[in-house]
Amino acid sequence: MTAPLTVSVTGAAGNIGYALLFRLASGSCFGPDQPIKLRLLEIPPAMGALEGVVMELMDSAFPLVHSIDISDDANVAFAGCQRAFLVGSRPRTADMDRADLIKVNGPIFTGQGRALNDNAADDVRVIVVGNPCNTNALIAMHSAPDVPNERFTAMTRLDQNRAIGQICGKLGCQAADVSNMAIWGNHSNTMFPDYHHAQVNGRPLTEQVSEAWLQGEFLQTVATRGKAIINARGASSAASAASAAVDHMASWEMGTAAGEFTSMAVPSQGDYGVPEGLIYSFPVTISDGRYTLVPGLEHGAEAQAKIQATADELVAERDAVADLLG
Ligand code: NAX
Repeated sequence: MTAPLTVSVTGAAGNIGYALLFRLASGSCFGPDQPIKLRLLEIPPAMGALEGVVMELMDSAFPLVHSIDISDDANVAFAGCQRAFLVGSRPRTADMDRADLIKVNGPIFTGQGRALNDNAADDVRVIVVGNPCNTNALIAMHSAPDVPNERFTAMTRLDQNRAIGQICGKLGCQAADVSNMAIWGNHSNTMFPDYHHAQVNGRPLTEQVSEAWLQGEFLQTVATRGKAIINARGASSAASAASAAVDHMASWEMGTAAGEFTSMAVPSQGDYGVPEGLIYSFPVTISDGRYTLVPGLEHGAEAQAKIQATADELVAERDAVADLLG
């Protein structure tokens, strides 16, 4: 019997949590032979709702769920944590701009970073979903000096998946036909979906669709998809965000296919001119639980400017939370 993996999820009673937990429990993320211990974190007003989610998890009788513990104390929720999904944070409301969001959510991630530092297992891996996810991951990383920096990542996989979805719609192909559709930078509308290196059935995407579509409708749709979903559904993306979080962690666990890369926001080492230390989305390959930046990708002047602009935004976000970075 494989030893259970301890998986912590914050914001577990929220919309994304509700979609994510059932995917984790069913084995979609860590595989059909990997039991899990779920440790769920919420704030006190949401503990009642979380109890309801736990009842539903029990009622699903998932064979892989070894145990479920809930708490409103991060030190308890991260005890022995090997995989952490940091989803909980305050969503942006109509009266808030990005700077307000950073100020409200930043302190959550100092506390959770410290709690991970003090309580998580040595092999912990962290994905931050709660927005602004890159900068929240940066704050958590700075608050956890004993956890190796490379264990802190943020999610741009939803942006990658949205880009792949648009390509499938345009070409009538399947998601599995599309590879190397990397997202660069911040999970915000400055991110750069790098269609220049994407392939469909092993051939460059740029040979199969017009540059006008890629530069226009494609980039515009990917950048504004979150808003379009709110307008259509009256609620923000939840199931697709949970699915992307599963994809991100599953790739980290299982690795990328030969010759293929995926997008993860990870601590920059200065590659591609991105300032060192930012949590920036790069194309990565993954093997044996370790990711490596894809080296040597070439970019024209326009792509280079986009890669720089999204880095500049992350520098401004980092400056805005300088007091939380110790
Ligand atoms: P919800 O408001 O439905 O759920 C958030 C949950 O977090 C709530 O249950 C709340 O009680 C809990 N929470 C708040 N503060 C907490 C804390 N300090 N500790 C533990 N739990 C806490 O939002 P939901 O739709 O689930 O979205 C969650 C986050 O994901 C938001 O920040 C949202 O902006 C972000 N997203 C990130 C995406 C990405 O691609 N990186 C895409 C989807 C989503 O927008």
